[in-house]
Amino acid sequence: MNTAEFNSPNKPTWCPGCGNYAILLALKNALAERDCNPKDTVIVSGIGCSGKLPHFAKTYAYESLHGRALPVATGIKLTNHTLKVIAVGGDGDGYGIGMGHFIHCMRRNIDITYIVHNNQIYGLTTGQASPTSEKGAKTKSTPHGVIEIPINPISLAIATGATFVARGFSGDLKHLTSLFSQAIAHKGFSLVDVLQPCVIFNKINTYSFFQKNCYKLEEQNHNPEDKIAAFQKSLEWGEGKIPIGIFYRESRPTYEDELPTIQKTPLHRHDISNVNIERLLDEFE
Ligand SMILES: Cc1ncc(C[n+]2csc(CCOP(=O)(O)OP(=O)(O)O)c2C)c(N)n1
Ligand code: SF4
Repeated sequence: MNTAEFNSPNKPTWCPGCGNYAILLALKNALAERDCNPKDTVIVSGIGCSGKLPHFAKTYAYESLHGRALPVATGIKLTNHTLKVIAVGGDGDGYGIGMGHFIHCMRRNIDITYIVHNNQIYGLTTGQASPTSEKGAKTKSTPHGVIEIPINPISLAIATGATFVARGFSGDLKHLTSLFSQAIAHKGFSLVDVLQPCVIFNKINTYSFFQKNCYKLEEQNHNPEDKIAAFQKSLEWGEGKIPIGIFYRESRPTYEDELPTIQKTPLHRHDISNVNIERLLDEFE
């Protein structure tokens, strides 16, 4: 496949310079690299600027509800586990309202790739604080600065059972494509948290901020099979100390592997012509 085969006739409506453009291109590149057929691929989103992404790629698509990308993606995966299922959304979507789903998907190790457009702000609703906004950040909803400490999605994912945990940066397309490609190839739940500058509402976490402070884990001989080292790396954040790359990777049976009802046939192909539900319905009379 080539990237152009994933082009949609819908043109992105994001602000010029938004980090979402690179995420879209990297995802199309990675799907092409992994030979994913558009007809066997589904991209599911929540609501937000990030939530528009499925409109802009030629695959099956579902823009769901705010915070609900993962339960919808889970439903699709369990109905037809032969599909490649990608979920996308913002940091508000996944780490705020959708947090419960995020945690349970990881401990299930369902084979979904989850890409979080982490711009550390609510973009679509015009600049309120999100769960990853930095302490002290002045936003529309926190004029005196954010009081809480931010969620650390990488530590959380490692602790909760995700089997592929990575962080990318929208300003490095080649590296981001490689992370998406490896996440898509991984069997099990893969998280790629993407540092995605929102050029309109976040004046702290800008392209130049990340260009100055990010470094690549693979250039420091980090071993992603080492859970303790991964956890230690996940705690780094600051001047010259923002790691990007694969923090953690392990091989563990997926939820689908252990679900007896779909071992022989995907759920949507089960023959239900001889199923009699009369007895069940009688119980509700
Ligand atoms: C149940 C529900 N609550 C709130 C909203 C309003 N809302 C829409 S998008 C959004 C947050 C957007 O921020 P984020 O998820 O980080 O995505 P971004 O726009 O930054 O990509 C909110 C609060 C909604 N659509 N539905
Ligand atoms: S508001 Fe921010 S996140 Fe939304 S499209 Fe514009 S730059 Fe991107």
